[in-house]
Amino acid sequence: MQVVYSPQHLLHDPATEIESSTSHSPFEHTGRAETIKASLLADPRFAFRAPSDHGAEPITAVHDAGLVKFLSEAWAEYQQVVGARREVVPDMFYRHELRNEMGDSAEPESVVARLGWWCFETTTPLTEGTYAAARAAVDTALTATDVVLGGERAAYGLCRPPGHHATRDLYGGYCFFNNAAIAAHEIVARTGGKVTVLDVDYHHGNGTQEIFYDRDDVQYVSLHGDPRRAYPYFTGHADETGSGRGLGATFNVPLPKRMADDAYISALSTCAEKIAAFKPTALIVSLGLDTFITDPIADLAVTTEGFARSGALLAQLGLPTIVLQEGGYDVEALGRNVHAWLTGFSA
Ligand code: OKP
Ligand code: ZN
Repeated sequence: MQVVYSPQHLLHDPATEIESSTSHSPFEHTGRAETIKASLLADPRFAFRAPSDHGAEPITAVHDAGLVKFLSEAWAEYQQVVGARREVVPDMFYRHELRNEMGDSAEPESVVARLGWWCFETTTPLTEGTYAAARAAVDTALTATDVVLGGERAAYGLCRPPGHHATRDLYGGYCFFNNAAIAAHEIVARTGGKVTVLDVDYHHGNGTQEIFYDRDDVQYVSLHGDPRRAYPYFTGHADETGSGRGLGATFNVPLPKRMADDAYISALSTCAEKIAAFKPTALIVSLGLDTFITDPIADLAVTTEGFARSGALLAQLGLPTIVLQEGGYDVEALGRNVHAWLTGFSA
């Protein structure tokens, strides 16, 4: 299987994360992608290639151009306006209730205000190289897409930073651009075929869901920790099924705590049936390994063997498949878990 990897991800290197009312070293760090890279490099069945530059147009096809512009300039402008900071986070968030009787405002001018305009939470700092890294993650997803549109059965994009929490207009949840959504839209735009994004990350992919919620050409299927207890809390409930033309093209499966392999595989096969019924021409997998039994920020109990079984089950759909990296924070196990999932798929 072809693997797309870029060392540009190293440019996004926050030293802190504000989470659970404390500031600590980030769960989402450069070592994650490096351990996956090492694990796949050690197996000659994986062939590495660098991403190619796809420009900004595929990004602005799913994101507000203002978000792209903001991320391209915010870190540097903050240094000028506020002072020298290694990493930059908002200290005020725009909520439209602030202007209930007045109507929404336009994008503000101050970089401090714009941080709270484009970002939705505190765990996603901007560093000097964040924009370059986020652009490389998109190019990684699009290059993996090229490989599959070129005729390969499957490809893996080692995307970092991840993408599935980024909505059309907002970044957060370690995500800046929605790599999977950009790839899905690109396939529809280039081929006219329908696409499914299957999101197996522990966290609901609120961004991917939001981007395609009213569309009938991209199906979004996700199984994730129940948002009644799990981040991102406000989306991912079973009664969110799409709107307008997209009604029925969103399918959410909230999972209980400590769910282990057999029950998980059973939930995944329900998802596979939903995908088969949609009849897509391609599948994108948002691959999070944070469903792992010892993941430090999640509470499911999937094992390495469960990941191999997951890959094998989804291969049975027989679809051209682009696998894109999302979360997974037990870094000691992450490389072998990705390897198990991909070799399960390829077996
Ligand atoms: C990104 B991805 C838990 C707080 C969670 C942000 C999690 C982002 C996950 N105490 N903080 O979906 O793996
Ligand atoms: Zn996650």
